[in-house]
Amino acid sequence: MNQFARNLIRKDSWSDMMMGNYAVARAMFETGVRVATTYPGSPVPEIANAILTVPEDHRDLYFQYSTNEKVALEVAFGASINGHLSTVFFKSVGLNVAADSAIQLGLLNLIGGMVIILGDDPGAHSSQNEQDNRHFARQSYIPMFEPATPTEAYQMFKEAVKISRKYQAPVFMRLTTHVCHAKERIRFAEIPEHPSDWTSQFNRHNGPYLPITKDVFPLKKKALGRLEELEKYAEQCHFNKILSNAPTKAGIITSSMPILSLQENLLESGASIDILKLGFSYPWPKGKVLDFLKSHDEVLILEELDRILEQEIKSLAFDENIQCKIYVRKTGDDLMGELLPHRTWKILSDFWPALFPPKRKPEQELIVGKRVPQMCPGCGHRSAFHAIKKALPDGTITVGDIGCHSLGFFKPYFMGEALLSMGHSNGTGAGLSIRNKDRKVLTFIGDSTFFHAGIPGIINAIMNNHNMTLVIMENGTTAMTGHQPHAGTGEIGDKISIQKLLEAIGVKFLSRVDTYKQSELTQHIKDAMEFEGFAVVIASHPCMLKFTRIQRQKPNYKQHHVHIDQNICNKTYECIEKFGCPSFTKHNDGHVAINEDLCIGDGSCIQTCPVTAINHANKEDKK
Ligand SMILES: Cc1ncc(C[n+]2csc(CCOP(=O)(O)OP(=O)(O)O)c2C)c(N)n1
Repeated sequence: MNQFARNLIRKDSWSDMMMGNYAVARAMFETGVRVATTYPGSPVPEIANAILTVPEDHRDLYFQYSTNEKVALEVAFGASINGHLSTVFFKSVGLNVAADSAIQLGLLNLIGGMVIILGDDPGAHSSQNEQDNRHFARQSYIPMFEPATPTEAYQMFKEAVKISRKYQAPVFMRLTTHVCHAKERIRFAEIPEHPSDWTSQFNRHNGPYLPITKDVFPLKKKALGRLEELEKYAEQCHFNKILSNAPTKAGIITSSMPILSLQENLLESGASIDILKLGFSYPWPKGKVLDFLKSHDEVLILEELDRILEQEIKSLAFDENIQCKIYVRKTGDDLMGELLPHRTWKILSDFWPALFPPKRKPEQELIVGKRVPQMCPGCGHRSAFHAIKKALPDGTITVGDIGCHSLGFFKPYFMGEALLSMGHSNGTGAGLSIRNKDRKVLTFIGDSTFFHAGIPGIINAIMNNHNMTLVIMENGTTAMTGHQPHAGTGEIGDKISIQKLLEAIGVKFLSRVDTYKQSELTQHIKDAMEFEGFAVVIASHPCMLKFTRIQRQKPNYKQHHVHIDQNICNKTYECIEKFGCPSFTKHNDGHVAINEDLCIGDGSCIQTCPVTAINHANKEDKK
């Protein structure tokens, strides 16, 4: 066990610099969480990494990577109604997958307690949208904490556990990207003794656990009643606090990360403005907010993303006939992206220009060269795209899915032209193929996504005999989120073979090829596309990032690379313009060189050079 893991479970109080996600893992050990589940997704995957640094025999916390977020949530639910404190965590869009079950949770009696951690992503740093999951708290009657800092993430998780256990109800903790990844010195408390009691306490009389017909209204009534009680808790909750730098008639109500931008701006301008910060943000404290409105002449509501607090607080002010002027963000642009300091300044300046004079430019503008997101050197997906492109008849429509292969959409491959969500590819592809005699349809899916949400679309394609070709980009891991295992990797339980599964459900055209064998793959795709009906090609090659990381751990590891023979190279630039490995650099005089820091010497590029100018730098590497 390394030092980090030892710290995570040490019993005494200590302090250290800690990332938000890791601090949440410590909070799990302090509160005695028994079952934690997840499906990986940014910005929260490091919570799992932290838990897993502690070997199983040193923790009384069962952890599971589930096949998708819905299952992860259901496993945590099952554990909770069996009496065990549970938690589940996933990224923002993960809640869409889990929603069909999550929506019921607020109605049910979770005797063990359950905290649902949402990793929202304002700014869409690593998501296909920046959905604001505060809406879901309202829709599902589930209370919500919103930490603004790593310390708060740690503290609020513990408070969320208390509330969840007290009310036997689910509680959300909504993290955002910066809160997850920022580091802060945190003082951790002691870990109290948690008796290791795994006795099954499920009893249907604790329920009902079937929210149907006659039970729906009483259950809903109970959930609504609980929210009323929690509103009282919100009034005295110390996470809902007034921060004043001087008595003033101007105020700001805010929640989550924007408080940090706000404080930075106040420091810079020297302005005196009161702040009411809502850390327990749903249900929020009406009384506290009313008092704040009444005691100020003008109040700005500063929130990130949608107009949720703005609308709710304005409606309260209307009902209570409040005279205070309420300011809300002026433009639609302010509803997008993170409220970083310079953007917050602009909003403040819209209302208090004398205190926050308009600035022409953000103070610290980041100047970075534009570059297209790229697959890693040696990535099997690159070889696959290069080979598949050669097989496609003109006009073929290609549909991508979520994962590293989504990068095939960019230069130089331009494949995977539509994308909705994990597992969408075969549904969308099916729609594109209906009565489409003119154009072929080819879809892609990664192996983790196959298990996550891909199977129903594939079964649908078989059932309805859709005429299209699916390429499974099998790299033996959940690469994009950090190499987590999935059902097909064999790292957890027995490996489930995608090929056998497809055979069992009746795929009529099914073939498999290593993506490094590019001409073979081209031929497989041609054959598949000639097939009338649903055809599948498994394009397989291990994730080379994972592979090289493992190699690097070995003693005597030597970095390998390829070499370009400048006497042979005739500067057709196939390696750069069609294959597109970032290890190739075109210099001003037109010659192509290898960036030896990037190249891993896999040699998948060698076959792409029409004049065979590329070769292994060291003949031994051919092996
Ligand atoms: C509903 C949902 N959950 C999680 C994610 C995060 N996510 C993005 S890519 C990815 C990995 C997909 O793995 P795989 O299909 O094997 O493709 P690879 O990246 O390995 O090529 C995940 C989990 C997401 N975008 N949406």
